[in-house]
Amino acid sequence: MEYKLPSLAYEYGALEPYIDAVTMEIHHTKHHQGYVNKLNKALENYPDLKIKSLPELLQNLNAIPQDIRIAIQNHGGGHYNHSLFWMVMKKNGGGESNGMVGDGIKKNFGTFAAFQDKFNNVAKSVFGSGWAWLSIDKDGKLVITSTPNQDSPLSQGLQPILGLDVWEHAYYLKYQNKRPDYINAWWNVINWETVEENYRNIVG
Ligand code: MN3
Repeated sequence: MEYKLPSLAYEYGALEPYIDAVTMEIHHTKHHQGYVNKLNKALENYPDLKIKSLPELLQNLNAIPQDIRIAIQNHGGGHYNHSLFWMVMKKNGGGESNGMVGDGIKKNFGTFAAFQDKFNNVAKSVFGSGWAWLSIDKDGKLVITSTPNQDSPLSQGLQPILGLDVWEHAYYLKYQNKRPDYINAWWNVINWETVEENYRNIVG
């Protein structure tokens, strides 16, 4: 069984004007497809790893044979991270979170605005390419972290429920060097229903 590029639940132009259609199409069909291809290539000669789930592989990178460990970390992480990223966005998204995740955000960060502030600062501070995350830690607490490259929070024992790609390929066509503008715009396309679902799937 091979990994496949997931289709998006919306058109490439659905997130306009916040994220432009050309960026979305290149990001999905070239960048994400590239991670999928290289992940499959890395696993080619490892049938015993092919039957494991991707989260299982990413949660136990040390158990991966050394000659493909970095490839799984980069391309397995790339596939997992992007698959989550597409799902936590939608047309006419945004607003404040409510439901269980909304309560969790208020409990952990005080207010939605304080959470947003903290997340923005983490996303802006990623040096070079990487991601900002809202994850659930081992105690069921919400935490904001960043990862470099395509590293997944799964490899750090966290369960990501919301992620923002801050690689330049995610925003450069429209925003050039203005990453903070892209981060601010992104709040308008968040699919909080999916984030709520992700939260419930983990904390029950
Ligand atoms: Mn990307």
